[in-house]
This record gives sequence, C-alpha cells and structure tokens, in this order.
Amino acid sequence: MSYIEEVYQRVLTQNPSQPEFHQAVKEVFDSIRPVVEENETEYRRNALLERLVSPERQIIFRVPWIDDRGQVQVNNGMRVQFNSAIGPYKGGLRLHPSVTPSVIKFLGFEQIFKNALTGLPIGGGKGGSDFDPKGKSDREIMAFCQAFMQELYRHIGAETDVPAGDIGTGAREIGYLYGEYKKLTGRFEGVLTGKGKTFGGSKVRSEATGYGLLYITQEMLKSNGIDISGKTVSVSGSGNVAIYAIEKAEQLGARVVTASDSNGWIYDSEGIDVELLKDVKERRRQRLTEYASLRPSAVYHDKKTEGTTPWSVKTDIALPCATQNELTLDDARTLVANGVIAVCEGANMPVTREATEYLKEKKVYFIPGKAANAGGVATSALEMSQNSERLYWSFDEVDSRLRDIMTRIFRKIDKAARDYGMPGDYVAGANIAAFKKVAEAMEMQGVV
Ligand code: NDP
Ligand code: 2IT
Repeated sequence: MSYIEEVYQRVLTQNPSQPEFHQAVKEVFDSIRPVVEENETEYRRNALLERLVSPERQIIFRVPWIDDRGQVQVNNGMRVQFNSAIGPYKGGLRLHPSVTPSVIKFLGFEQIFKNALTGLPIGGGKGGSDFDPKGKSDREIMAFCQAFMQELYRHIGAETDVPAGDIGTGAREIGYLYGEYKKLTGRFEGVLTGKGKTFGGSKVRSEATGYGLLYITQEMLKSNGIDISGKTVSVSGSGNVAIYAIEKAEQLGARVVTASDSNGWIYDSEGIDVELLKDVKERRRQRLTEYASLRPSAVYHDKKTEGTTPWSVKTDIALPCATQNELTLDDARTLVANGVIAVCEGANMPVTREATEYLKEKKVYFIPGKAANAGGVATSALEMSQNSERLYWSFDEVDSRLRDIMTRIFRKIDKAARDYGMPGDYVAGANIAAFKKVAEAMEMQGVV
C-alpha cells in the first residue's frame, strides 16, 4: 500500500463517523500524490502525513447559558488548533446546529492550506458550537458569547490563536466575544479579527471574502481570455460572503440573479438589489421572503415545496457561498447543460467531490474554496498586522492589498498546476502549492 493510502486508512479508522473530515483529507491527498511520491522515504520516516492529519490540540467544552425565560441551556463548544507550522492558529468560529467535531476538523484542515496560500504568517484552526443564533434575542446572543469565551479565553491569544467569524458569527458576535475576553484577561489585544471598526477592526474585513472571491475569479477568467463584465452569475447564500460577492460582481459589470438561504432562494431577473439585500439581511435580520415581497422583479422559490436550487438557473458563472456539499452532481449536470463557464467556491467545500470531478471532466473552470475564499482570512491577517502596529490603514490600502493577495494566489495555484503537468487543474495547484509550503515548515521545525 502506498504511504498516502496507508495514512488515509488510518484517518478513517482513527476518526470514525467524521465524513466531512474524511472528504477534506481525501481531496488534499489525491492532489498531493506526486509531491509525496517524490519524497516518500523522507516523509514516511518523519511521519509527516500522520502529523499533518492530527490536530496539534483539540479543545472541547460545555457552554451553559441562560435564555430569556430563565431556562439554562447547554451547548457544545470546540476549538481545533490544527497546525501552527507557519504561524499562530487562525480561523473562524461557526455557530450552527450542524456543528460537530467532523465539521470543525474539516474546516480546520482546509484552513491550514488556505492560510498557507495567502502568503501571510498564519497557521490553521477552527472552532464553533451547535448553538443556533436564529431567532435568539440580542441578550441571548450576548449570554451565549460570554459563556463561550469564559472557557475559550484561556486557550487563545494574539500570538497563539486568533479566532474570527464564520457561519452565524458576524460583527455582533465578535464584539460580545471580544468584550468578554477583555474583561477576563484585562488585555486589549488583537485576539479576534472582524472586530468593530471603533475597537481594532480592519476596513474591508466585512467585504473581504466576497470581494476576494471576485478578484480571483476575474483574474482566472482574464488569464483564460474571458472578460467577467456582462456575464450572468448565480450565487447561493445571503450571508456575509454572498452579499459582498454580489456587490463586487455587480461593480465588475456582471449581473447576479440569485441568492439563497436555508429555506429557499430568489431569482431576480433585474439583478439582485444589493442595498435592499443588505437592509433585509444585515440590518433587519429577516429572511429572503422579505426581499421578494419588496422587489417586484424577484421570485421566491421554497426549497421544501419546490426542491429546486439556484443552480437550476442558466448562468455563466456559479458562486456557491452558503455551506458545505450544497452543490451536488445533479446540480453540476444542470449547470453544465446550461453552459456554465466557471464555478468558484465562496464557501468552504460547497461542491461535492463527485460534482467537482464532473466539472473538471467537462472543462469547467473551477477554483476551490481554499484559494477562492482566502481573501477573508488574508484580510484578518492584515487586521492582525494593524493591531500589532497600533495603526489603521485606509479602505483603499487594505482593498489594494487584498486584490494583490488574490492575484498572487491565482498565480501560485496556476503555476503549481502547470509545474506538475496539470494545467488548469486549480484544485491540484492549490493543494500542491499549499502543502509544499506547510511540509517544508514542518520538516524544518523537527519532530513537534
Ligand atoms: P453567514 O452566516 O453570514 O451566512 C451563511 C449563509 O448560508 C446564510 O444565507 C445561510 O442561510 C446559508 N446557510 C448556512 N447553512 C446552511 C445550510 N446548512 N443549508 C443551506 N444554507 C445554509 O456565513 P458566511 O457568509 O460567513 O459563510 C458562508 C460560507 O463561507 C461558509 O462555508 C463559511 O465557512 C465560508 N467562509 C466564510 C468566510 C468569512 O469571512 N465569513 C471566509 C471564508 C469562507 P440561513 O440564514 O437560512 O441559515
Ligand atoms: O473560513 C474562513 O477562512 C473564515 N471563516 C475566516 C477566518 C478568519 O480568521 O478570518
């Protein structure tokens, strides 16, 4: 059995019932095979892959808090500090009922490679809870965030582990988490990113993942001789990533016609009105049905009754920005039948493995999340830099650095794919470029 296969079997045995984690490891392992084969003796002796798939530390804790009726609620809480070979652990906190150790480990594993691609000194980590922020009052959100931080604070720090937002964790939650960290430790430091702009938050962090997704998509299309302007785009999700992906796509001259949430999706023939979407989602925290009721050109499709998704619409570019495994093989078939040119992952692992393979076979340009959505964490790292030097940079300065980082990521993954004889395979390019960097840093630091 090859070394890769041996370690993959070990991952399956040692992490039973963790399908998302298995999926993320398999994708990386399938891509890095040529690099591992070149160095098999050395990697095997140093147990490099065994170490790579084992988190350096996993913290699991209980989060008890009191709801508005006086009832004590208990949620799980976790932080996986996966790999610190190239910098302090960095990655978001997800608050969603679907959060399990498997989900957090897949996200933490992906984060190692994504962070390596940014070119900035950040290692990989992820955390979260099965707490559901939906329908909770502000007071309940604060109570939960404070309780979560009452345990987490002892494991994080500006130089060790710097959490941030993810599904269900936005500026409001980061604010409450930061306040509690400060109260418990007495330190005002860059321990979280995505903070409010009055207390250390970077300009462009809110926009960064969505904007970055469009910068790299534009760069990739340009390098293949295609102009993004005038193209139609389908987006899923209507959260932080989706909103700013829609905004930047429209600024670049594309027309975005869909958005979704977990209950359904909208088709807006006039193009999504992003200011209205922000008002409904960010300010009023309402559902997409509200957007549809205020916008005559929009039609709402209920997921349960219709069973359809945004991928049923004929567009040139598809940007899944909601959650993992949301774009299936059937969706990919529909997209291809409708002539899609490119699929770029705004979310983490939103396209299933079978769908990714199918898109590759059909020569659809595909950028995996660890490259395409790296603009968020990259801008978090820029927030860390600003906090360290106790300065703020202007919107234009951060935005131009973000654009530059995304362009470099594209060049890196494009080059790695070519170097290994797989031009245009950006999944292989991203995994190989990132793995080589992390592996070199791990080897140089000895057996730790
Ligand atoms: P938000 O919580 O702001 O938005 C999430 C969106 O996805 C909502 O519209 C939500 O709908 C929908 N969604 C969530 N879970 C599901 C589900 N199980 N089924 C269908 N729809 C779902 O999160 P973000 O926009 O921050 O994150 C979206 C994705 O992008 C995630 O995969 C995240 O890991 C990834 N990402 C985020 C980054 C960031 O900076 N925020 C950076 C890089 C990647 P509803 O409101 O109904 O739940
Ligand atoms: O998946 C991700 O990259 C994020 N949720 C952002 C992490 C961060 O530290 O900004």
